[in-house]
Order: sequence, then C-alpha cells, then structure tokens
Amino acid sequence: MSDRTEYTPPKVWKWDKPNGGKFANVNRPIAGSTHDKDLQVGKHPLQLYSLATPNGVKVTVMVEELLAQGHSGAEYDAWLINIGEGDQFGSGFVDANPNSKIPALVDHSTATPTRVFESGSILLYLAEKFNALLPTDPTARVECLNWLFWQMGSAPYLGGGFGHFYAYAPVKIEYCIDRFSMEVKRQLDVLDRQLADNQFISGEDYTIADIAIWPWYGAVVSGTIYDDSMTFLEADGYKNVVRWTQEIAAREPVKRGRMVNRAFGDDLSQQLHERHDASDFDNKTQDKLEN
Ligand SMILES: N[C@@H](CCC(=O)N[C@@H](CS)C(=O)NCC(=O)O)C(=O)O
Repeated sequence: MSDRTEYTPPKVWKWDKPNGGKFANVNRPIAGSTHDKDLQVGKHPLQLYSLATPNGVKVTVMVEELLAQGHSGAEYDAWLINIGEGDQFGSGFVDANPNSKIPALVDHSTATPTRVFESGSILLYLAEKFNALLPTDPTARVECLNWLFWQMGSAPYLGGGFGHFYAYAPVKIEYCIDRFSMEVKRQLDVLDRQLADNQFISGEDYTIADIAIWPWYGAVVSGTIYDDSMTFLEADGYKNVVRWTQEIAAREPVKRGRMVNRAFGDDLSQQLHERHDASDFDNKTQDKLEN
C-alpha cells in the first residue's frame, strides 16, 4: 500500500480505481440506479427499506415505540436492503430515496404513497403523523428539533470521519484520526453536559431526539461500534451519556427495534432480517448473512 499521506492531488480528480476501503466495491461518484429492481410491498401501511446500521435503527426503534404506545397505524413491513451488495442502487429503492442510502420509508396510508427519506425526516414525519414523541409546547418542541438536527449534522463526523479513518480506511492516517477524534470527543462532551441536567436529551421527556442520537453515541460509549473506539476515545468516561445510554437500551421497544433488519454480527438471536408481523420477534430463526 502506498503512503497516501503524501498524496498530491492532480488538477482534476478521476474515478479510476477502487480506494481499497471498506465499501469500496459499492462506492461510486455518480447517483442513480445501477439495475432494475422493484421494491416489495407488504400488507401494512408503512413499508420500510433498511438495514440495522445506526441510521436504520433510529426508524425501527421509532416504529416499535409508536406501536408500544398503541398507534396501530404504525404497523410496518421492514425489508432488508443489503448495502454491501448494492441493493440501494436498485431502481425501486432509488425511486424511494434518490440519495441511495438506507433508511427509506414509503407510507401507503396516504392518497398516493408518500416517500420519506433521510432518517431525521422520517422521525419527524412519523412523530407528526402520530402526534407522538415530539413535544407540542413550542419551546420544548424546538429544543427537541435542535437536538434532532444537531444529530443529523454531527453524526457524519463520527461515522464518515472518525469511524471511517479509525476503523475502515486501508491506511491509518494520524492527521485524519486526530482531527475526527478531537471532534467526536467534543461532541460527546456536548451530550454529557446536556445530560448532566436532563434525564433525556431535550428535557424530561423521551423524544425523537433521543431516538436519533442513541444509536450513534450510545454505541460509542458502550463499545459496540468501530473496533476498540470506546477505549481509544475513553468514551466510557462520559458518565451522563453512559447513564442515558443504559436507560434507553433497557426499553422494550428499543430492544425490538435494534433487532429489525439486523443482518450482521455473530449473535443470530439478536437478528430479525425482515419484520412483517409483531409475532416475527417470537418466531425468528435467522441464517447468518455475510456482508
Ligand atoms: N443522512 C442519511 C444518511 C444515511 C446513510 O448514510 N446510510 C448509510 C448506512 S448508515 C447507507 O445507506 N450507505 C450506503 C451507501 O453509502 O452506499 C440519513 O440519516 O438517513
């Protein structure tokens, strides 16, 4: 492997070789579909096309929370989109999300099906549709949205920045790892200070802000993402984030939601590749899928 820290950019960048990083085989500099493939549609109002990455888990936790609150209109089919295999570039998926990234939701309960993409947009759409998990008081509502949008802007530094260069890049580049470690630790400190005075991120109520932030930052402080990043970042030292992470992890809808569309890892008992009925949690027998 050449020393890419000494790279001198040419005048015009060309896509002429895979970069060797994880997902290099599916990454491309152009949008649009690569093949024709319709999306499957099940029996429920909400059709979710996803994978249990942190962005995917936000939505499956959200619908499981809604169902637990008694919103039967939130019944859903969750179809597996294997991003390692390029399913996100199928024509049907691109119709649902022109950005070719999970999660994508299609609501069939509207006069014509409504597509919803971007996990933050999906959380807000569902919260407004069911009048749940988003405060109605204007001040509390905007505080919740402040943190929802904080997450959407901040997590790419954690995932695309820190996670990529620490765990996935084919070479370890000190400059990149330093830059993004600094930022991720700063973000963890932002959360830790906020959670010192609040049970949940935006106050006393559990909201879509918690649902958005927990799969990302909760994973870092509990050591379930990016190799040994918890130790590297001393992330378990953010005690308020750890307390909040554990409280949310104990919620039954969260336990269910994090299993849905999970098709990686060794523990098959925690995987439900597709979900079409509430009883699927009791009847699951999953084969191991390689990504
Ligand atoms: N901002 C988007 C990000 C979605 C995203 O990055 N999804 C990743 C998985 S976590 C993906 O589908 N990657 C496939 C690809 O990049 O081709 C959201 O929050 O929905």
